[in-house]
Amino acid sequence: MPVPANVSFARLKDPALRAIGAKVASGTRLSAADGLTLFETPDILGVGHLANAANEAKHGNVVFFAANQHINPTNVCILRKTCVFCSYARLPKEAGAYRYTMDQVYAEAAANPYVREFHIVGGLDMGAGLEYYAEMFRGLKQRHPDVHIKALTAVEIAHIARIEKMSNHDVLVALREAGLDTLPGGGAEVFSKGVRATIAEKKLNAEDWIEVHRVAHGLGIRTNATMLYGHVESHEDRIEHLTMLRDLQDETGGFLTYIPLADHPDNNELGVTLGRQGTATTGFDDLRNVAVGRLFLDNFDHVKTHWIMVTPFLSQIALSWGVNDLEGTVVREKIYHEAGAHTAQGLALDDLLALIRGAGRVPVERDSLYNTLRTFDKSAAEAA
Ligand code: V47
Ligand code: SF4
Repeated sequence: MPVPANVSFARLKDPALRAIGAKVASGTRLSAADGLTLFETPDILGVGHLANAANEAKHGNVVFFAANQHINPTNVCILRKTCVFCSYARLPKEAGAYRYTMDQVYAEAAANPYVREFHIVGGLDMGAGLEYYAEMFRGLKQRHPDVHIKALTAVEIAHIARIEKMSNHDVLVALREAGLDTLPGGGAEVFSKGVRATIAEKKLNAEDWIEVHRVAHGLGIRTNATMLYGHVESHEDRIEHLTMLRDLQDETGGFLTYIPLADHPDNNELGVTLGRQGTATTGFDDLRNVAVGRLFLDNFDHVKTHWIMVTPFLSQIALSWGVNDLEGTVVREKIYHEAGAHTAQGLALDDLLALIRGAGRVPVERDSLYNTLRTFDKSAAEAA
């Protein structure tokens, strides 16, 4: 729920932001029209100030991070031809197609000594059904009993349900028994029918994506939410998307965090069609998206920046624009690197701490459910 925030009206140069500032100061929910104003005002610093005030009202000076490892077990995907923004997927016989054996998954999982979360997502592979993932999760929990498994987007859950002729509910129950802890927020893209028809024609539709998360929340499985921005969507589409997320959160309270995902246009059909190869979203748009997420999604506790997509430096600035979570040490990211991300594939703990401290914040290592594991305040750092 909205929390009253410490707003300085002198910092709002656009008069259109004053009424929104009054709502943020009193902890009043923003309307769709307010959301559009935030996307369209030229007063980008005013938007940042409001988002920072709302974030500090909830989290003070703390910034969370997590030690996580990405594992992408298969890039084979039946939607390879129709998700035109995706650079990662392959058809089964296409060059570069792969599906890990269990031993390959376990070897990759064992490669990094300090991991607290496996983030596992991949393509919609007809050869990777319920037993493939159930065996994987059981094996991972056996080898790493303390590591949290955040795996399979709503789109993948629905795919498994379809090929196994099961309900989403039963798939989630079976996977939870095998070791699944939470679901990541991918596959949401942009919910609007028009945008989906253009960039992800055959993907699970908005209502069904929401339904998988509703069922998960009903089972006590927490989930994340994303929005892929910076391609063909309008500001109205973004607000419609955020409104659907906010409505489900009002209903269930099951979302943990919101992560806006910046479109990467390299090596995919959408980037070629739009003539955007070699470019990415602008820094202004990246900052505006985290800020509007923080302000509009008043019932989400956490807003995360994915430094892999927007660079560590912009993520550091985002810590003053409403973000309270810098996605973790992230080992071996593949999906965005195939799409042109030039960032490293992992960040060392010291680099992450330096980024957070450099922004004047206190780094806190969290677990996957946002419980504090270690606080790196100055004295703790000196003692270490
Ligand atoms: O759904 C795919 C996106 C998502 C591209 O829950 C692309 O903690 C940009 O959801 N350019 C999967 N984006 C990743 C994801 C995620 C990431 C970090 C943290 C969490 C979390 C979830 O990646 C897909 C799609 O929206 N994606 N291709 C691309 N070319
Ligand atoms: Fe497949 Fe996901 Fe890529 Fe779409 S975005 S083609 S569902 S891997």
